[in-house]
Amino acid sequence: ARPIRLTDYRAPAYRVSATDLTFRLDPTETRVTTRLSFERLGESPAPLVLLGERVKLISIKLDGADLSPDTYEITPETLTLRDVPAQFVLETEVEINPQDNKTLEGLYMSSGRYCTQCEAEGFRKITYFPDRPDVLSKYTVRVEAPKIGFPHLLSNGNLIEYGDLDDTHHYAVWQDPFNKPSYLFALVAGELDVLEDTFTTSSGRTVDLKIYVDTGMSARAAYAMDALKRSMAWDESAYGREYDLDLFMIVAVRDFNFGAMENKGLNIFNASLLLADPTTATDADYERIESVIAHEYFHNWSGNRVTCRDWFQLCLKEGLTVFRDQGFSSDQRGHAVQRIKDVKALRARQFPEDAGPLAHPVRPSSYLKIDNFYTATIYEKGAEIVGMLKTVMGPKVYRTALDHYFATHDGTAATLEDFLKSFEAVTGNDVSNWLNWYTQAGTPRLKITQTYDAAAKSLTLSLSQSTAPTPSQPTKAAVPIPVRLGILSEDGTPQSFGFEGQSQIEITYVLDQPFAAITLTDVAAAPVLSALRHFSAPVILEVEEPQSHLFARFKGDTDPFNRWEAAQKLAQNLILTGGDVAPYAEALKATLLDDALEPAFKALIMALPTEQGLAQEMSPVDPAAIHTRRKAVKAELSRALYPTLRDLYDAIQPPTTFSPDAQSAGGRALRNALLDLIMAGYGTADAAHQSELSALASAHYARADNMTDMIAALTALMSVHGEPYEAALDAFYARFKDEPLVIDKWFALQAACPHPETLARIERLSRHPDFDPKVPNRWRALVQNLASNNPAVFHGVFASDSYGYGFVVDQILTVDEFNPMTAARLVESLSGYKRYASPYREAMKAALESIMATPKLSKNVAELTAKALD
Ligand code: B3K
Ligand code: ZN
Repeated sequence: ARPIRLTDYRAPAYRVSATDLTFRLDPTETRVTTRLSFERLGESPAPLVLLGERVKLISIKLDGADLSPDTYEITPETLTLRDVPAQFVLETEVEINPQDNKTLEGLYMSSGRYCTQCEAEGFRKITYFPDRPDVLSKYTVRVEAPKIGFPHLLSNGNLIEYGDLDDTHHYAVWQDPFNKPSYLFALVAGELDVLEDTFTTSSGRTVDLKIYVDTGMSARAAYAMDALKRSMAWDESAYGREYDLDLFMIVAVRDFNFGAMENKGLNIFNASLLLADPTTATDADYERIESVIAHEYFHNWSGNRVTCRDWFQLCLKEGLTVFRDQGFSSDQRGHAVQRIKDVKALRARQFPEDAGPLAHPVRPSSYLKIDNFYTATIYEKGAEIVGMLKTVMGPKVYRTALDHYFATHDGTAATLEDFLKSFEAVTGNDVSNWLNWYTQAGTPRLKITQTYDAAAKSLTLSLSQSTAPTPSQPTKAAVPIPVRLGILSEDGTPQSFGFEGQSQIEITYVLDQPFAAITLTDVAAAPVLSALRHFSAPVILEVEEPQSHLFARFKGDTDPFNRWEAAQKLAQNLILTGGDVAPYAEALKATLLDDALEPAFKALIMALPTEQGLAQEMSPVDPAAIHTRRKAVKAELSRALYPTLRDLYDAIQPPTTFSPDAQSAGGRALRNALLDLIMAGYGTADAAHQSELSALASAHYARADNMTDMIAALTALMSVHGEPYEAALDAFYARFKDEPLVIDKWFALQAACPHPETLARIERLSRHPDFDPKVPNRWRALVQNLASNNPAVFHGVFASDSYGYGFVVDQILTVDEFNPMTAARLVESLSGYKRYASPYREAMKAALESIMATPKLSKNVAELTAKALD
């Protein structure tokens, strides 16, 4: 297959002034009639090329006259008309089969309902169309279906007409007044319950809000509704963005390839990111629901009103929208805690991507399947770039630039250059060097060396940046790196200093050259540097400093991010290079006893770096050593702190009524983190203490009145294993067997258990009657959790001949036969093989080769596997 390249971009030859669609819904023979008004954009005649896949052409008319087959050409992916006038109406009728569509892209069926997913290139599975984001048009959609089973017929925009066709069938007509690209089209039909509310916009308009869910489930949409209203209010106050239609709808579906989709006026959500109540959803679920509701809603401006010219510009909408949803979550839940969580996610998913064979720029230059580029790099690194621009420009300029961007490009399909130009327009400064962040792959390393001159009371910092080569990018240019920094004294107290003639407590220095040196003056005593505060840039920081400086920041950095970061670094050193646990335990104890700190922050600081995170710091990676050493340090810490941990745990009385708010969630997070660290001592405890710990975990389970505490208890019981663990799992299954979203957790939990018998258990679970690889949520619960969240079992550290790789490969190949997009996402788990020690490296490589050797691979899986092996 030939790659699509950014440099090959050509503007469309025709614009579509109106799109009229009629759907006659039928499970296996849906008829779609499409009437498109075309106008040629260029001077000279050009062929009309429409895209269509798996659609059967029934009829085709140009300006009302049937076309004879010799006037057009059909391939499996296109319909081409060589000779067309400058202006014309094309009418096609096609047949499609939603029930057979297990790609979950285009029009498909989920739980007996019709639903759609069109981004990025799914609309072409519905009808022949110029399916590209820079062709925008106004849609009128008529949906016809049986009344029984399909009382709700939904599409984008406003309902302008509905009624009966006859005794058995009815119809609805929807009109969307805004121009939109085809990827934002949506249709839903079926039996649904609806939760309704309203929102009054800042200009006083009333918007009807409707969330459609499985029958009987509308109470579980209440939290999503609340999050939606908060999102709408936040976008008005933080960005001046008001909603633009009189109706906003969300539909939850069970079968969905990813999280959610921002279709204009009709968002479609994976049910797992919408439905919540205390007995079925964890605090982490509530938090995700809040942020995804916000994310999809915010797309109404950053994505829908201003869309992308082509898919290479994907991060124009995704990076910006992630940055916007992070800002929202941060305002809702606390800036420090949110930043730490966002950076953890960035490092867990984006850093490894940027360091391996799948590394690609935030704006890639070529692809085979765009589905493969909905990556952490495009989303999370893309968001970091927007965040850095805001840090450097300041919040006022940032807001003015964004206003300028929305005003200038409203109703159009824009590029990253357009976005950057908005900053130039409002500042008058050249910001073209920021483009390097978009076009260059790889995580920059920022190295800082420090020289303190006691006599002159000055601290000189030498800063340098470098980025290692990545596939097809051997050399790298410098990027602008904002470095927020301050200094502390050795006991952890913040110090002021002079910089450029002024007294400062913190500065943001922008390193935009390969190297620079700066001098801080009036530095009273030998200082402790606190650099890259709030993680002011997505780089790897290297500072040479004694352990005592890390302890100083752990104890007293006023920047909570760097305080957490220092604790993580110290823990990482203990695990990877060894040493005395006592000083770290002391510092952790002081932190836990500090009443000024939030419980949610304490919970975060207690969590040791993950095995996956530690793997990024080791070369070559030895997953067995990482697992063993981490476990040993955790057990030692648990023993050293047991009385403190136990006192703190016992002192927290869980509230009698559940509230999902951030503060209550923080309390639960702390109590559960305490339990987790307490239980880490199980393996090395004597029999008496073991039975005490086992009883503690079982009691935690028995008393849990919400899903967060239940999952924490089950996780705690993993250390005990055996009868108590099995009993709790069985009780859990029996209680929730009719709740698919909870049974997903039951699968996920078992797949993530770091225990020698887990691989056999996972294989058994893959034959469980409730396991269905055609349902992405269920499949990911089992397979993705093994591949991404259980390194010990995935890499077979308990028995070197039983890697999890083979199981994952079989699963990728099974799912690739019907859902390539979802299958391909798992290839990444094997892609880092070159960084691993023998024998893992060879075994992972062999696993990738066995994928590559399989006949009839999808483009999706083939593209990623070939890159991983390259
Ligand atoms: N824009 C969608 C993602 C579509 C993924 C297509 N493979 C959801 C989001 O980012 O908001
Ligand atoms: Zn998005």
